[in-house]
Amino acid sequence: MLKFDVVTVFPEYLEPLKLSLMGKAIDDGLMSVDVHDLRDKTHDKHKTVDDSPYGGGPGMVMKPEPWGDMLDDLVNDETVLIIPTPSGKQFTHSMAANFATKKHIIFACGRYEGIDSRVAQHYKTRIRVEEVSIGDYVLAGGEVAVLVMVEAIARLIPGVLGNQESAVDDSFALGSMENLLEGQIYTRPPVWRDLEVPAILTSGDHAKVAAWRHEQAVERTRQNRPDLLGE
Ligand code: JAH
Repeated sequence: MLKFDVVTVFPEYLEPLKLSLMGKAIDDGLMSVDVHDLRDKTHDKHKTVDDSPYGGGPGMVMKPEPWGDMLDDLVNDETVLIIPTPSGKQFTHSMAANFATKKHIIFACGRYEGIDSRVAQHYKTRIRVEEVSIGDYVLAGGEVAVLVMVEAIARLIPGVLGNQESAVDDSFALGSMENLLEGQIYTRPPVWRDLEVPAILTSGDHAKVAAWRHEQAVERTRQNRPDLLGE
C-alpha cells in the first residue's frame, strides 16, 4: 500500500486523482491519496502563505513556517518528500519505478516563485527529499506536475494495471528493451480515408511483424528523439 500525501493551496487541482485508473487503485486498496490545504497551517486573518524574496526580485516566495507545521504532521521515517520544481532532476520512468516501491510519498506543491529553500534543506537532514522537474517549462505551480508523477507511479504499483496493459508493456514505455520510442499502431478498419494498414501486419508472419516494428521504432526514434540513439 503506497500512501500519497499532497500539500497545496489548491486542493481542488488534485481532484482528477480520484478518476479512472487511479480512482480504481484507491478503491482497490492499492494506494491512498490525501490532499492537505497548506492554508490550514496559517494563523492570520488573511491565511498568508507568501512573502517577498530576500535580496529583491520579482514575485513572491512561500513562507517556511506553514510548510514546517504541515510536514511535521505528515513525515515519518519511511517518507520520501518530492518537491516539483523546474530546477529539479528530470523525472523519468525509472524514477517512477523506484518511487512505486516506497511506502509513503509526500508531494509539496509550490506556487508563486517557489518555496523558501530552507524547507528542503531542513527535511533533507531527516528524510529523503527529491526536487523533481517533469520537463523544461515553467508552470504556475507544482500541482499539475504531481498529477503527472502520481499517474506514472501508480500504474507501476503491482495490481494497478489490468492484464490488458500489464507491466511487460512497460519495457515498451519508451520502446523495446532498447531505448527506442514505440512504433506506429493500427486497428480496424483495414482502409480508412484511402489509407491502408501496412500489409505486413495482416500477413500473420509474427517474426516479420516483430522485425518490421523494430525498424519502424528505430526510424521514429531517429526522427523524434535522435538523442536516444546517441546522435
Ligand atoms: C512553478 C512552483 N517541471 C515542471 C514544473 C514543476 C513545477 C513548477 N513549474 C514547472 C513550479 C511555480 C512554482 C513550481
